[in-house]
Amino acid sequence: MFPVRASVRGTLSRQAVISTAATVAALAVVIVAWSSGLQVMNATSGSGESILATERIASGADAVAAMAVAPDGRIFLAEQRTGRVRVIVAGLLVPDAVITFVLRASGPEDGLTGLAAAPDFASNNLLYAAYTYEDRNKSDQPLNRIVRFHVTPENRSSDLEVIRDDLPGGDFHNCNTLRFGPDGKLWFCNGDTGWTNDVSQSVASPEGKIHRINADGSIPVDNPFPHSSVYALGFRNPFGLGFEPNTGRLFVADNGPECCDEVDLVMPGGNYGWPYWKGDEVAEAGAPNERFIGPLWTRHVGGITRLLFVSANVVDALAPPRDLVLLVGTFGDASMYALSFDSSTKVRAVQHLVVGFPVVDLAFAPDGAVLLASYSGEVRRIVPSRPAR
Ligand SMILES: [Ca+2]
Repeated sequence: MFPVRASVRGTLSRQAVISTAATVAALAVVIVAWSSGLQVMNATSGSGESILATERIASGADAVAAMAVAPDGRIFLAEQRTGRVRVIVAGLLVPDAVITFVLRASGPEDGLTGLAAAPDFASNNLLYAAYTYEDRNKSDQPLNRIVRFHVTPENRSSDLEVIRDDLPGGDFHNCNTLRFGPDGKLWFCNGDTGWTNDVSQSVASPEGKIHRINADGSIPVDNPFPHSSVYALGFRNPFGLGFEPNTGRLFVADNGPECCDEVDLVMPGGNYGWPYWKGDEVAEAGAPNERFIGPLWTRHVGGITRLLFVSANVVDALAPPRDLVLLVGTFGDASMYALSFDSSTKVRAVQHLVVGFPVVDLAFAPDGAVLLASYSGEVRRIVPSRPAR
């Protein structure tokens, strides 16, 4: 994840890996220190005015990478380093894990990184997870796997099933996100695994892609590339997936190197430029601009984690030209932004809603409240009423 500023292109040096890993470890300590004393947190606008407050639901999980919410209000958390799926029930973190995966978590960004609840969880109790593992009989390279399992009423797991396997992995930029779309398909991101080269540009490689599969892992017949789960290409470390209500349009966050984290509008078969083009750069190395789709928004925020479209009145912070805003969680600057778009997806307003909270996931509670999870294991909800001024 946890978004590390790795080299732009070429092979990462061993020293670079070691130094960035140390940076992440140091950052994690700071984050824990920051968040441990917070109970209610007021966000600030650019002027420092308080515009949004959140309140703690629960804390205590270890290095949380992803969150999934059941219709009955249970909040499942993926612990990146331990491989445990934890659950919060009625505001309490259950001590025992729902399931524990045997995984590889020796790099800064590998481990248990994806978690999603089936759209029909209320009837089938299915959770989906993605994690990194090693199997030297298969490959010298780490691998990523997507599984699903039933959650029992006692919050245990049963009937574990692997639905997608042997996705390339590494210390960085793994299979980061699982999300069900309004089309009922399971969407996931696979990063370029950190050893940057042209794999993101090859449809034949799963790396640096957004993928779309059926809930059982099979490939939909209406994907843009025949017999392929690849839906869009040219990404470095694609992370958050945000589906716009009503239109069903898909937005993705791609994490750039030092300069350029992006929000992109995802088109079927679209190519988003990595490693030749990042942020608003013009095309390099003779590659024509027309091949690539540029971002809707780009800024260096130390890694965008998740995206979530919400009604503007949920955050009650903007006077938007439209009635929806896109929440953008970030890791490095520990924030949440709200973007509002005009009808052509041009960004019309950006507001810095939450500071001091390294958002790793965003979701709706059953009552419509917006939940934020942090890497330090804390889950908060946006306080729905506007603070008194
Ligand atoms: Ca791009």
